[in-house]
Amino acid sequence: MTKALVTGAVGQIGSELTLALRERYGSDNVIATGHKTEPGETLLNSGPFHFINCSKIDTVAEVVKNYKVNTIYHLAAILSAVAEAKPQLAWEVNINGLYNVLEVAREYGCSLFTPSSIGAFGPTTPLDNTPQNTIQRPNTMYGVTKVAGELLCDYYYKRFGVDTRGVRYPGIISNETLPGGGTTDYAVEIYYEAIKHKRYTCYIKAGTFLDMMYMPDAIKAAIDIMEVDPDKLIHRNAFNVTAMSFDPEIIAAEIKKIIPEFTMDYDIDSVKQAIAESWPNNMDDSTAREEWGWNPEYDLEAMTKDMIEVLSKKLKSKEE
Ligand code: AKB
Repeated sequence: MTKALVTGAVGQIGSELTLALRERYGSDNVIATGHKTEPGETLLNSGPFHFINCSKIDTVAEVVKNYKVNTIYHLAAILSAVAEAKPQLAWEVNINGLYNVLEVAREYGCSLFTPSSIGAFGPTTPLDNTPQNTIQRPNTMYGVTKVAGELLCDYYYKRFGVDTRGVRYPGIISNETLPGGGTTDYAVEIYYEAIKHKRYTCYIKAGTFLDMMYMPDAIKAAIDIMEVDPDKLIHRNAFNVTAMSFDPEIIAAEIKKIIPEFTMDYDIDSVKQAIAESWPNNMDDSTAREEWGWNPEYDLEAMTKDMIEVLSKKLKSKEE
């Protein structure tokens, strides 16, 4: 029986992953944890919730021990733009936090899902059809922590037999919890602004392509890789996974098909632009497809239709 702990459960991916896991394994079998942000009512009322601090190993170990957790989804992390503004904090959370969670997983025999990111690549990586195994020399603190995290997870598997698994997520687009401080956040903001104000000022230049994925596929990736027979996995951590690749002009054109009055202009954020330019235009995710059957459901058209439908209802009911 799966007894799961989710760190970062109040965040963009964690909040939706926790609910999906509760649906699958039972509410009491999925323990949501956060650091400081108060959880929303849905999260709080649907199962156990605890505040922990991944930088303090005892707070993680206590929950794992008390609930007899056997699977950890470690989502607590600082995203790329915030990591550039606060590199010391990014190291503390993304590396020391991960190290503590790995140690707890080792001691209590837990499987561990850790997301890496397109941020683990850098300007010298081949940016088109980026291979699974390639040059990884990122020039951001986020990237440094993501590469080190991938290597640490591989090390704990090889050295201690900890069942570590993970994917390299692209930008994740969702309509529940907003992302906090990433480079790809524009692809979420654009939908909110298109519905609310029919216009958006984009901080990423036209022509900058990035990999993206709709939240249901991001959740599916996490669950599928954790449920697959581990004997099938050759690469355990850091699988390239993607669902679509677009630049701001392409997503804007897709939104315009449903909201014809929508317009977009640009005010470039030089830090985020430099980060975006150092990341893949599109990744090759064939290794994930071959080893554990990765197959996303949403393309840009299907995602845009769903985002606009769901968000329009939500924003309307908030106004009423
Ligand atoms: C970010 O933009 O920092 C994240 C990511 C791609 O890892 N969304």
